[in-house]
Amino acid sequence: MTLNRDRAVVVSALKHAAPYIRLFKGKVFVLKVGGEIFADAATTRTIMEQVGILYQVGIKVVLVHGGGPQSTELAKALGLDTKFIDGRRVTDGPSLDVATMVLNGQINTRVLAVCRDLEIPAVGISGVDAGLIRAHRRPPVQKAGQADVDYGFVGDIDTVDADVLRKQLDNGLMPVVSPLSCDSAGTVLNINADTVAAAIAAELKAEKLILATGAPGILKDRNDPQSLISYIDRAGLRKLGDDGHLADGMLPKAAAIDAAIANGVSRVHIISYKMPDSLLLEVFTNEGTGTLVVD
Ligand code: X2W
Repeated sequence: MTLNRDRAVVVSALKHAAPYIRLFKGKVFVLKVGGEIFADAATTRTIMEQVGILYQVGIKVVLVHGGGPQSTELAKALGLDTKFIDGRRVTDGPSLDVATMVLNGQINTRVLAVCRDLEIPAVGISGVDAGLIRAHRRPPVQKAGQADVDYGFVGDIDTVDADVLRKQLDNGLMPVVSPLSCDSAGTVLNINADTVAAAIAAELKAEKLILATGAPGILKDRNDPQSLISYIDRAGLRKLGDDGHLADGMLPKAAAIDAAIANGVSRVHIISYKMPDSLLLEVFTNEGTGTLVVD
């Protein structure tokens, strides 16, 4: 009896998902997964299992990963100071080495290894590879009444070569992108992973950009997790920023969302990995769990 009911549930779930599978098969989704999600093997696996299902139903997934908390942790272990300004890491020479070890080394490899176990044919790549991301060093920023802010080896994106990723996607591979990038003279530059994901989504004309993070989504009151905004447009998001409701890591995220939408990505989702199955719920049901941002 129970067995029959379980079987009915499985079949009914598949039937409910079928229209979404039809809609999204062959479409490109750019998924950014924040570093904190890779903090332990269990949460890593939980998100990657969901990614595997997207891949298996024929969605062309580009996964961009972060690694901010791990870089901070390694810097600390090495006795280096960490400084963020408006959500971006001030990256001096030693911090750039740390970012390289963590992003291109530890996190990228860890994600690929889990993909191996889940039988997702993933390939690791960073913005440095094959001119995927061409960037320039961010010039010192002037702030009224303060000393100039020099971000060090932080890059601002000039171009994304979408063909580098398209070739992989068209061959059934899933690119796993580390956000490190490079200028034309070969200087490695550190770029916020949300910023990179948004630029890639725009260039690939992705169906969706999904940002998986630890926050439930965009909050009206950043100190109150209950104040989740389920649906907001670009103008509304800008107003939240102008009114001072966004801070820290949400600042580059909001700027990235704004840029992605301005460049033709019609739906940007912010979801929390802490909500079970949030990625699948966001993609295969009508009611998402986080914030949907539209034009
Ligand atoms: C980021 C890149 C990694 C990142 C950093 O070094 O932390 C800058 O801030 P999460 O885990 O998504 O925060 N780069 C310039 O964005 O990781």
